[in-house]
This record gives sequence, structure tokens and C-alpha cells, in this order.
Amino acid sequence: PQTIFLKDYTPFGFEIDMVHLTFRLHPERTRVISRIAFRSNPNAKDADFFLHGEELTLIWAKVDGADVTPRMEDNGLRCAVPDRSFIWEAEVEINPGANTALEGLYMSNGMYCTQCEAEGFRKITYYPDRPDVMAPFEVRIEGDEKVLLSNGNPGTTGDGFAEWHDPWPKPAYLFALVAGDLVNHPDRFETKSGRDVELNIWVRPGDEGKCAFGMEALKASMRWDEDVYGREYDLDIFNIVAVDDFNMGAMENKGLNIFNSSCVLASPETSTDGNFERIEAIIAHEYFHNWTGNRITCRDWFQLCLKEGLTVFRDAQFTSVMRSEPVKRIGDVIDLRARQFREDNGPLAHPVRPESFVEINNFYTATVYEKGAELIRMLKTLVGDAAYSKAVDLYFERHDGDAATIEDWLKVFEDATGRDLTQFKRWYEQAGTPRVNVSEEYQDGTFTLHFEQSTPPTPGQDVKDTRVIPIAVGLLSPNGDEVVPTQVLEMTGAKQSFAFDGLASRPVPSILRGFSAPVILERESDNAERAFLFAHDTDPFNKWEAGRALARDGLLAMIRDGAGPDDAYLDAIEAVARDDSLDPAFRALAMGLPSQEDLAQSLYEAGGTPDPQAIWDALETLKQAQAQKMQDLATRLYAQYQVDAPYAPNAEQSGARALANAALGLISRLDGGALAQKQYDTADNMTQQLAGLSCLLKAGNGDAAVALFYEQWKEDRLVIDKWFSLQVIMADPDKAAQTAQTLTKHPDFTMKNPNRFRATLGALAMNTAGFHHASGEGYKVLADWLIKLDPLNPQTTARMCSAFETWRRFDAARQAKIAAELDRILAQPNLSRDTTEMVTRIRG
Ligand code: B3K
Ligand code: ZN
Repeated sequence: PQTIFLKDYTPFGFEIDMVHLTFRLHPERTRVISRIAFRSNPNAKDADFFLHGEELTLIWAKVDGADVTPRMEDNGLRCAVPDRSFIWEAEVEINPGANTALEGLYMSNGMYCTQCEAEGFRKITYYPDRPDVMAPFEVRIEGDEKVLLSNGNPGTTGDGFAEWHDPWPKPAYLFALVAGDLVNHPDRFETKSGRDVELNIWVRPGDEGKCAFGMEALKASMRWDEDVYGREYDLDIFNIVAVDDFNMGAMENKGLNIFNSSCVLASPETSTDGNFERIEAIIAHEYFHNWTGNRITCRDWFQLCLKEGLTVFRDAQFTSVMRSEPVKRIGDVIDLRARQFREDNGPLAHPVRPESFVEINNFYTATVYEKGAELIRMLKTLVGDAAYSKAVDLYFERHDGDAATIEDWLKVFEDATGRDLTQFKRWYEQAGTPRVNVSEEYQDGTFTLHFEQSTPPTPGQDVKDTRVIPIAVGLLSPNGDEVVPTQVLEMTGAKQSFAFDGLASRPVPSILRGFSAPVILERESDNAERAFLFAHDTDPFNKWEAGRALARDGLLAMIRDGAGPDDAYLDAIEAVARDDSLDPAFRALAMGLPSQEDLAQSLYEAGGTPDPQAIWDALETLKQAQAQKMQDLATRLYAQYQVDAPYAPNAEQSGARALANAALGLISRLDGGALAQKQYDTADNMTQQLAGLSCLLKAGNGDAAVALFYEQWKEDRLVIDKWFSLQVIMADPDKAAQTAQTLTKHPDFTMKNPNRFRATLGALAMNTAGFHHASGEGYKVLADWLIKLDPLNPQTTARMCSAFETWRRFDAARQAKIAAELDRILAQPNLSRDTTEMVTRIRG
């Protein structure tokens, strides 16, 4: 397969004035007639008329009304065209019913649906399918379906057809079409400048009752983008459609966002607090793309982080306002470490702006998205809030309607602030998580922090340059007062020291407050200091971080040296859990232990070989000790934080439920699940029901509830996904592979629905000790299913291969077993380009 390089970018030889598309829908034989007005691009040297096209049957083609016979190639066609403006016309036939890859036009439960990003439009018609070719679209859909939707504003509609006009020039990846017997949840929104916008969430009949929350989230997002970024919506209508078969979460098609139904449908009975929060964030994310992604798009796919990093950052800002800022930040950092640090320190490490790829769909990664968002956050920290706003305003002013680059993005910051961002740009270009080592000195009232940074080599990048790192620091006096409030130290050298003078005594430093940079901080500390910060730090992130470090150090000692549970940790955690002045959601987070993944990373970093079973055992032992020690407190917390008010998915109620359910987790370790059973039996919402079920499974007493749950929810596919995944995730390590394998035989299991596939096999990969069980069964079961899925759905298969990315951390026996599975996958005839690239990179 061909590798594409950023350095080879050249503009397309033509520009497009207008695209007309007519769709004659048919499940197996859809006809697409295109009429496209081209003219030559004055900025391009190359005038080669190549149109992408895959899996299309060309019926006819014309240039300026005269029949032509293009030269057909593997992934497109070439044609001689005149040296002036001209009209290209073509008719193609496609088969949406046979499209199991869920890319291009496909069918889901009898409904037509599209997914074009990144390169799916070429499966719909011949077109320059690249993001820097932007054009207005006019679309006519002919079909018997009740609802016929495309991008933009509605035009003429009649019996069996509908027309849509999208005046905003857009790249083909933002094209969308939906047709089906759908019903809507309607609403309206008045923009700041007084324009009236029609809003709809379109769903399958029966799901109407699950749209209200998503609609409120949409309106809140629209208002927030006006208030905070000054961005108004720009069409007369905004449609959201829920579809069951979808490769990812959602897609920001202009005026017609398409959502995985799991990321938009919500009701208290069927969705957890976590689901509600996620839905709110994804609705916001896709909506925010209207400006950061659609009005200003990417020049090429290497610039993906331009829209994704910025939009993730914007949705995080939104969530921080809608909910609790510290809780959101802590959750994001947990996620960043679990997914992005893991990626950045393994065989799939790549820069936030990659320099080459084989299949772009393999680069919708935690690095591009989440590290990309961290870079925006750092930039804002470095320049300050006011300059950030000024620069972003300039970005919209200067680049509206453009297909832009990271250079464009950084330039607006340089122009708005006068800062030189050459060194900052390295964050986009260099892969790997920097290590920042810090040591301290105190003498005559002066406290000095000595920092040293380094980044280990990553595949294809041996040498790393020094980066600018914003390090937010505060100092506490030994009695817990904050003597130096938070200030941002700007580290630009490989080694750099910062001094604070006039201190009456040696302070305790709180470093990297708010997690001000995505780095690994290395610092000598001890239990006493960690417990002190856990109790006194005024920065909520670092307060949590101190507790986390305390837990981690204790666990590492248990794993490595066979130590028992650490009393310093148990005392500190109890004190925080007991403190009713603290936000319950924060306390619930603080009571959580580092994940198995987290501990494996720490052990590996320290030069060890993580044993997944030993990690699991240590976590179990510590949780059991926590349960015993906190027995009375857990009982008190459980009772105190029951929510009496009618269910609402807001931050306050969900925080209370999180704390009560953390307490339930401890209680269930001692009572065999009696209280969990009671909660399960009386729950009137999914958060409580699922928490009850998971405690019962943990206690080994879940069989009856598992059966009942299925009977109650067998008609609700999203709830049944939870049923599949919870059983696999909660299985003991020696049963996980078997549990997943048995569930694949259940009549409700299907490979064609990515949600169900992930709920079963993705869940196996999430059961860390089960997946990495010494028998190798976990590896085998996952590889078997990935091999089966690849011919149907390469995108989802390739994505799930990352379960194997940590393989080099483990002992020789496990490595050999994983290598054998990777080789078995690679040996499959006709393995997709997506999966081939992923497995080859992982194998190294
Ligand atoms: N832009 C889409 C992701 C498309 C993934 C293509 N494989 C969703 C999002 O980030 O908002
Ligand atoms: Zn996005």
C-alpha cells in the first residue's frame, strides 16, 4: 500500500463553483448523477484531472455535454478536459445494501445513511475527495422514504423527492444524506442576531422519548458558542439523526450531524449519568465543529488536529461550565493517561500532526484529539485568556472559508501576541510524552526548583528537541497555607531553574497544577508529603493527584515487594472521603484507584515487567482493605448521599450517586452483595440499576440479576450493549475470554453492529488482566474475531487492534503469544489496508 506524505502536498488543479447531485435511491442499485462546474485553479501547477472513485460502477460521463471515456484506475479516473471552465457530468451506480464497512452510502435498519469523513465520498461518486476542494452543493433525493435529508437549507419538496441547498462551500467529507421512515423531536433556536433556526433530532419510531436531553444540550451549545466564541449558527435548519450502525461516536456534516444512537438517545431509565454527560459533550463537540472544522476546515488530513484538537478543547471548556471544572479536568487527565500516554509511549506513537500515513482513518487517535486539545490548552496558558480570545477572533476573521493549516493557526497567535511560537510548534511535530524531572533546594529563604526535560525516542524519531513547557506551580507553607499562589513557569531550556525568595520556611511545592502540560512529572516525594498535599493543596487537580500518587506508590510496593496495603494511603483516603465540605463527585474520584493500565505503565516506565495478574491481585487486596477500614464510613456515605429528588442527570445529583455507589462498591465486598441486590431491585434509573448489577457481579452473586436484566431490556439495543459489556468487564481474569466467547454465541450478538461488537470484544480488551491472562486465551479470542470482522468492517477492526499495542511491556511468554496472534492476523489473505497498517506498526 502507498504511503502519503505531508511534504508532498500540492493543491488540486481545479476549483469547483457548484456541485449538483441527484440520488435515485434503491437498496441495491442507487444511482448518483453528478453535475459539477470546474474551473482551473490559478494556484496550482498541476492540471491533471483525476477524480477519486471506489466501488462505483460508471454508467456514463460527459464533459460540457459531450460523452467522454475516462481512463479508469484502481481508485479513480482520469480524463482529458478543456483548458477553461467546464461541466463534468457522470452517472454511477452503487450498492448501499452491501456496504458493511459503513463508509460512503450504506443502510442501517432499512434507513439510508452516509459517512464520508475521511475519504468515504469517493464511494458515492467520482470527485476530488480532498478537504481543500470546497464547493456549494445542491442535492436532489428521489425515494419513497418519509424523510429525505441532506446538508444546508431545504428547497422544493414533493411526492417522492426533496431538494437541499447548502450555500456554504464545503469539502466532500462533510456531505451527508439520510433517508428513512424517521420521526422528529422538533425545537427552535433564536440566534443572537435574531435569526430563527429550526432544530430537529430524527430517530426511529419508538425513540422519540429519548431526544429531549440531546435537544437541550444542543441549544446550550449554540448559546455557549455565541457567548464565549462569538460564533453564530449560519443556516435556517440544524438536523441531528440517530443511527444504530456507526463506526464512531458522531459526525459533524454541515447542518446534518449524524450520531451513533448511543451518543444521542437518552432517558433516565436507559442511560447512566456517564452516558448523559458524554452525550452532552458529543452534541457540543459536533455542533462546535460548525466553525472549527466546517467554516474553517483542514487543508489536508495531516492537519486533522487543527479541527479536532481545537474542538475537543472547546467541548471541554463547555463541559467545565455546564458541570464541575475540576471534576472534568481530573476525568480528562485520567483518560489522557490511559489512552494517549499509552499510545505515545508505544509502537503507535505519532506526532499530533503526523507526517505520513497509509490509511488516514487510523489517525483519528487519542494523540490527534486529546493531546491536540492539550496543546491548545497550553497555548492558552502561555499567552493568557485575553490574548487567546484575540488570536482566535483573528483566526475566524482571517480564515473563514479556508482550508487551513497548523501554520495558519500558530500565525494568528504570533500576530495577535507578538510571540515567537517556533519552539511551541515542536509539540505538533514531535511524538512522545516528555519527562520533566524536578528537584528542589531551600537556602536562606530562597526556594529553587530545578527542572530537566527529556523525551524518549519514538518510532521514526530518535532525537527530540527541547520544548516550551508551561508549569503551573504554587507553594504551601508547612501549616498548609498557600504562600505563593499559582504562577506559570515557562520552561524553554533542557534544564532550567526557578527561584522563589522571601520564604520564612521551606515550602511544600505543588507542581504542574491543573495538569498544565501533558508530561510525566518525575519527583522524589514521600508518603508524608503526599498525604499533606492530598489534605491541603488548594489546586483540586493536584489534590487529587497527590492521593493518586499515594495510592500508586503503595500499590507498586505491593506488586513489586509483596508489601501489604499502605496505612498512610488508607488513612488519607478515609479523611478525604469523610470530609463533607468537599464535592461528592471529587470524593468519588479520589476514592477510585489507579487502573491496571496505569499501574502497568508505571511499572514499565520504572524498568520493570508488569505482571497483569499481580496488578489485579494488588488492586483487589487494596480495595478489600479499604472496604474493611471504611466500613462504617461507607455505610454512612451510602445513606447520606441517596438522592430523594426525581432523577436529573445534572452534576450535583450524579456526584451524589457516584459517591454513594463508590460506598456501595466497598460495602458489597463485605455483605456478599445484599445491599447491591436491594438497590438493583428498587432502582428507577439506569445509573442505580447498573451500579447494583456491577456490584452483584463483583460479589459473585449476579446470575439472577443478569437474567432479569436481559428480560427487562431485551427490546432496547443500547441497554443490551451494556448487558454484554458489563458481564465481560466484570469477569474474573481467568473467565474473561470465555465469557466474551460465550456471549458471541448469544442470538443478540452480531458482527454487523459496531456497538455490539465493541460491547463484547472491546470489553474483553478492557478487562486488562483477563485479556492478558497467561493462557493467551484473551489474545486468541480477540484475534479470531478481528480476523472475522476485517472483511466486513476494516475501520472498526483496525481501531480495535490497538488492544495489542502494549505488547512489548510484557514477559517473553506473553510477547510470544501476542506476536503469534499479530502474525496470524497479518497472514490473512486480502487483509484490509486499515488493519495491515495498524498491525504492521504494532508489530514493529
Ligand atoms: N470528525 C468525526 C470523526 C470522523 C472519523 C472518520 N474515521 C467526528 C468528530 O471528531 O467529531
Ligand atoms: Zn471532532
